[in-house]
Amino acid sequence: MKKLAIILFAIVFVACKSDNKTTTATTNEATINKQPNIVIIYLDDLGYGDLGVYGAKGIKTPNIDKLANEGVKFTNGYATSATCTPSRYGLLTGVYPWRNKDAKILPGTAPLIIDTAQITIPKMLKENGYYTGVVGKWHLGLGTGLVDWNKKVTPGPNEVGFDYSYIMAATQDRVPTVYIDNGFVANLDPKDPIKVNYDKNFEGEPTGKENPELLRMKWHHGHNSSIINGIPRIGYMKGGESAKWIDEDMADHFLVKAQEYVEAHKEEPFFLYYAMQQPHVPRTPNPRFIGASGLGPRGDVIVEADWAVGEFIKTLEEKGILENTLIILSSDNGPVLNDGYFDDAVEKLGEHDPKGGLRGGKYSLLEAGTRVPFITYWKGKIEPTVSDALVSQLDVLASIAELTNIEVNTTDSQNILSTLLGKSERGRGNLVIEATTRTAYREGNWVMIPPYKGKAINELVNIEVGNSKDYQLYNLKDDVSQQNNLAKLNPEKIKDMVANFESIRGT
Ligand code: NG6
Ligand code: CA
Repeated sequence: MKKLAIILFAIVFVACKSDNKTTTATTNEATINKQPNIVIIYLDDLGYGDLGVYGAKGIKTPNIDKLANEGVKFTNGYATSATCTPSRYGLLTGVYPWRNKDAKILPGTAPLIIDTAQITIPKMLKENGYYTGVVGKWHLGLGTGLVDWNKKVTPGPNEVGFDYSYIMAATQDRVPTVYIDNGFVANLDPKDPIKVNYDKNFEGEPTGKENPELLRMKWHHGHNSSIINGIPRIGYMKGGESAKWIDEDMADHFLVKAQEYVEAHKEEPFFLYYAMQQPHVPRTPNPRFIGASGLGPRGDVIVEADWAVGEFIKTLEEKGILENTLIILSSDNGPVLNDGYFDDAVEKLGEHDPKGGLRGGKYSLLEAGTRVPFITYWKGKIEPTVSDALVSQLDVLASIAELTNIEVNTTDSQNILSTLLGKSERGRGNLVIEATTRTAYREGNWVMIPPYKGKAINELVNIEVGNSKDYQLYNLKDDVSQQNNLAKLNPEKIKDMVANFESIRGT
């Protein structure tokens, strides 16, 4: 049976090869058998210092620490942006997000921002014999305009390369607060249709702003529209009662979907993008994890995420496929404490530094915005290593292509496979850093931030976002926390870096 399937695969590959312009497969029976599974575990707003192995205090993350201690722990690993949507765009497409003007934080009703003709990690793998799936947070838009949530929601993940998708549309704090199973809202009762609007409330529906008495979590800024499960959200939603998720069950729910996916596809090479929601707001640990960290809900959901990672790894082990699975774990952007709800993240922080000694945070061009935990693990294949090489999530696409023998043309994504596997210290030479559509430039150990108008601190979230009327230049080797602006002392360096930056970025 298996043999037959393999032969069928091979025939399909050969057929696909002729009309496939972007990728060319060199596949035969032997390589199909050998192809490793690839899993990307992606956390949401997890900071550089939020894991035990990266120095967290008061939050224990033994399962993720194990991956880092037995794999490669990168100290210079970057997300492609300091917020979610652009970051995920860069990861999945291998294209710098600032090249796409729509790659910014999206409302739950935004159209899909990945071109369905574009190459993506799942599309490239699917065309080469992999089964591909996404479980968790999407936030890359859905549909082409006005979405009717009561019909098939398309195009979405299934149109950009995923065979299987089980997602939340945007974020845990945005409507619609439902799961979408291969394009269809899960558990929807057709007699109770869903309506979503980001501009206007539905008549008679309570809101966080007008009905504080109905809230079990209070909003600090934004997050005062529809109330779902006692939590005020961004955007208005009506109906779809039976489809609404239970916030405290979300981690368990996505874990089960990820485990079922592995079980169903353990016989074939598979790709899974497991996009967890923690520790993004609203932080709603399952009751089992309340108090698990001593840091309040933000710490508790990180412990919860770590537990889920441990359970997921156990599943791979039980199915006997851990040794044939490359796992990449990272975060979409840096940390934020108060991102719009009062949830004790600031008050209970104690000694913990989510930034891990870096400056800035989510939304910031300074290091903590995009430098994130970045771990690769492959049992029996990767030697325990700490790597200081400069690596970006942008490079995952070209590196996976190399691993799986797929030819792909990329401009931004670089093949750094040997570095990701801990066999080389050679990283990227340079990197354009992005935060809320502004860009900066790293080259070697130097980082240059051009002048930007706007406040230096986003006071709502209390984060230094990197704006200054002057050029900023830091040498990260001696000054990882970006305390000494060397721009005035090094006008030539600035000139060089601006020229190189502009040659990539365009003027
Ligand atoms: C911001 C939200 C913030 C968070 C962020 C997206 C307000 C005031 N703030 O607009 O809470 O949802 O968008 O986060 O609404 S991300 O990690 O998905 O990029
Ligand atoms: Ca995020």
